Amino acid sequence: MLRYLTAGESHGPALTAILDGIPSNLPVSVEEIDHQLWRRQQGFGRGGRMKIETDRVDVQSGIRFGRTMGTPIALLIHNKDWRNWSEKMAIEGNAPDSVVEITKPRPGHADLAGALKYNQEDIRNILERASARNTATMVACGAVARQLLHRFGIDVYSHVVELGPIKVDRLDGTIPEIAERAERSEVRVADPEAEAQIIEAITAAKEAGDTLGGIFEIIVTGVPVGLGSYAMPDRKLDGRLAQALMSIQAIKGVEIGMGFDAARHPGSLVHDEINHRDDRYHRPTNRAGGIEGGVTNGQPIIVRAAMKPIPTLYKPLESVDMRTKESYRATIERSDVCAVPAAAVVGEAMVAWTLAQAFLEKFGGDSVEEIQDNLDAYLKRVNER
Ligand code: EPS
Repeated sequence: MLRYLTAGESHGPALTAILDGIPSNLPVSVEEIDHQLWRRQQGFGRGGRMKIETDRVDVQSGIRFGRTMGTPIALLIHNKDWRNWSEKMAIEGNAPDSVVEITKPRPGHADLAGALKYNQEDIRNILERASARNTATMVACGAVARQLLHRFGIDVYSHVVELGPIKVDRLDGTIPEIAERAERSEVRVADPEAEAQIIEAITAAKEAGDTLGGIFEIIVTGVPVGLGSYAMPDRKLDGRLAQALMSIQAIKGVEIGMGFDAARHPGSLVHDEINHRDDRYHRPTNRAGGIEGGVTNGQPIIVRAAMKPIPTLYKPLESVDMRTKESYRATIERSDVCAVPAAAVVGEAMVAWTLAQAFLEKFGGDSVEEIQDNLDAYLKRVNER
């Protein structure tokens, strides 16, 4: 069983992740984990905090001489901003005078529901953990999962397909080519024309004190047929991917393959026909996005997630002070205008993690060699059918 736990506050000393169930003898590059952390911090539209942080992983256990030992992997990501918050976020003692309690919940955040649920007077005790800062640990976990998947020929890519009012509707090239162009774009957009319009839209939103959301697409190649199962609802891979993506802050919708658009077309234009050529099953289309009946069908997985605009606005929205019950219009000091390109990187990580789980359920072994044997035997059987 592959699982992880994360801990850490946005302005606390560090974020922590513990990964359990990664097999032994997997080469893991720390530089590659750092590269994924770096990718998450990029994107036109990020705010002042990203100028403070340069996320790096501090590996505490589980890896020796560049290889996993099959033991839990503990990862730390230090918050550089902690040095500005050590008093206000002190672990021990009473709150110093410098602490001003936050009593004004921001619409669209976990603030109000969290303060009521956990019976907290100071909303800081909610927002510190609800913060999207924690997505750094999700990316770190995903960075290990994607190294496992890559070892077995499975790769995860992403690109932004909509941002605010702009849609990317012209895309030529193979999956790696599209991904490569998106990688070079500061908004993760593979089409230069749409990219320019998107940068303009983010700039305009910033000037208006507003924020923008968008839609990113994750593509996974090299996936063998048969991950997930139709046999029990909680084993369906599409459902598990949707849960994983919706666990990312601000994600409000997930679709697989044609997704919502499938509902707008007749069945003849939705399902992928099957033929048999060169000793292989073949699909001329991939409208299902690589999953049928909750099971991978051997086609690339295509899944999209919609991110709402960040709710911390320079343009204030109405709310109520929880202490006085008086209405107010909040102003804020620091926020991102748009984090869709970064969310796509987090999306890759969550998809990688979920696939690594499904992969290990199917081919599980304690070492990568044992897993390879299981995979080879299975593929041999499948290719003979
Ligand atoms: C966030 C608020 C901002 C973002 C933060 C998420 O942080 P701060 O309040 O310190 O300015 O920058 O994102 C990150 C720190 C990050 O690493 O992505 C929030 O309220 O969710």
